[in-house]
Amino acid sequence: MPTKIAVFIPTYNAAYTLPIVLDRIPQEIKEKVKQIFIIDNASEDNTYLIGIGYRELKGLDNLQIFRNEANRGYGGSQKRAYQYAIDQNFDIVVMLHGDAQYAPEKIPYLLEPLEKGQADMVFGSRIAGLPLKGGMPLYKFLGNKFLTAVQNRVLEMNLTEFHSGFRVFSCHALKKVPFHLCSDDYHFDTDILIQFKCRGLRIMEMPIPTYYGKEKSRVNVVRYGLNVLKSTAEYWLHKHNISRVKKFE
Ligand SMILES: Nc1nc2c(ncn2[C@@H]2O[C@H](COP(=O)(O)OP(=O)(O)OP(=O)(O)O)[C@@H](O)[C@H]2O)c(=O)[nH]1
Ligand SMILES: [Mg+2]
Repeated sequence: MPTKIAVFIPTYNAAYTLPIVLDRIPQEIKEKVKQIFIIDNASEDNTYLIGIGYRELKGLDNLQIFRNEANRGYGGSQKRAYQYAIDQNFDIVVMLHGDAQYAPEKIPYLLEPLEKGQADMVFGSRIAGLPLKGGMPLYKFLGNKFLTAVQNRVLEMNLTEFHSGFRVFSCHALKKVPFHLCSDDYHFDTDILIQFKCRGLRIMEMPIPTYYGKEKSRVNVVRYGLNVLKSTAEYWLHKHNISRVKKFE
């Protein structure tokens, strides 16, 4: 049976970049995947309409556009996406950000280990590439390095970063983790990685290019960093039986 692959694009006020992201998805992927689905997180701009227009104009019949009635947070949108992917019986789901910070051209490359059954989750690592050359601001690079060092130490892992948003999941693996208990905020990405680690699922990273455009960052880095450290500390407390943390059981 052929592998049923889906590409999920989270969007929030991404009217300008969404068509660029869709255009850049390789034709072979557009033909091969079962579905490309956008979950628009109650954008205040016309992202949702642009998604619909794109499908009509380009005749991209396997493009689906959903919209959250109210903003659910970046993590909240991922929860909806992965539950949907499971319900639709997809085998693999790729998350590709709608703000064009990750290269859609790299989808086939990131899919390969999952298609070959070599991993349960693959993420593209910017740190393993040349992040500063790609315009990653120095404070983000240093913050990423610091958080990653702490996380590797506490989680006894050896990843080059935990913060990339270019991720590919096996839906079979997603069914094994209580991802609905992860944060609705940005550190959903940390929580789910910890869950994969707790369940002994195979995480693989592959170098990818970094691209930062002129857009203003919407992440509050201090809040993000503290939340990541909090999740990591929760894991530590849970592991040492000091407090029970349901999401990491
Ligand atoms: N900010 C934000 N982005 C969301 C939300 N829901 C979905 N997204 C999308 O999720 C992706 C990641 O959000 P970003 O705010 O760019 O976060 P980031 O890439 O981790 O951080 P930056 O380096 O600041 O771009 C983008 O493609 C957004 O369009 C939301 O509620 N808030
Ligand atoms: Mg971004």
